[in-house]
Amino acid sequence: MLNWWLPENVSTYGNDIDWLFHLIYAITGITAILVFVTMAFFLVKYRAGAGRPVKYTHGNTTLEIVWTVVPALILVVLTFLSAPAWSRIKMNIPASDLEILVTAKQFNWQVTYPGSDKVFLDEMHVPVNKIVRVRLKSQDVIHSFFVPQFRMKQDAVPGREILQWFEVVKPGRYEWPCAELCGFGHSGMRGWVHVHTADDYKKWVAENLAAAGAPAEEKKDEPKKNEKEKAKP
Ligand SMILES: [Cu+2]
Repeated sequence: MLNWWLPENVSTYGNDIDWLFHLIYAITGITAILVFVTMAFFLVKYRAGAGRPVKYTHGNTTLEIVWTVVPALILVVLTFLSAPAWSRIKMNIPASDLEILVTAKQFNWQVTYPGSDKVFLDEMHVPVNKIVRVRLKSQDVIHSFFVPQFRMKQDAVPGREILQWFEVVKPGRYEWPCAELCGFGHSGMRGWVHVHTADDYKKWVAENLAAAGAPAEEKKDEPKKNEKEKAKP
């Protein structure tokens, strides 16, 4: 479970994020090593001692310009490199006939499907290889929808409804923690996203949503067998 590196990517847009992460990690990692090695070297080379005169200095203007301009240029380049990912993931939400409403609250994820009033607590079920849209709301404070394997993270902000999406390529059960400190129960606020094969998802819809009215695409071929659900208040 505690993998030392990134969790497995199972999302169609995960690679767009991962290569940027690795690039930034390399730049900051190499910079950190250079800084610490230089610092250690200088600590030894210029250490205080008998016979070493004190030197007063006001710095070096050329050096200061260089170490201001170089990081600024790196940031500008990173901005251009990350623009396509931002555009694909955040700005252009692809069409889908599966749109799920997620309302965060202290301290649960409440999930509802179109055409059904049933509220699922801390569990979401979606089909594999299909674009899923999530309409994200919060009922109290700021929470954050985070599924590490999907490379998706988005704050849920009170008073706003934020549209997000993902498409998962591997069935499984993925941890779904809240990634924004939201109160005393924050650490216990987590759900699971169940990604099913097409057939399994149909079965799940038939057993859990069909009685109350299923999403449009599932309606015609699902038998209305779940009479127990109807009887519930
Ligand atoms: Cu939360």
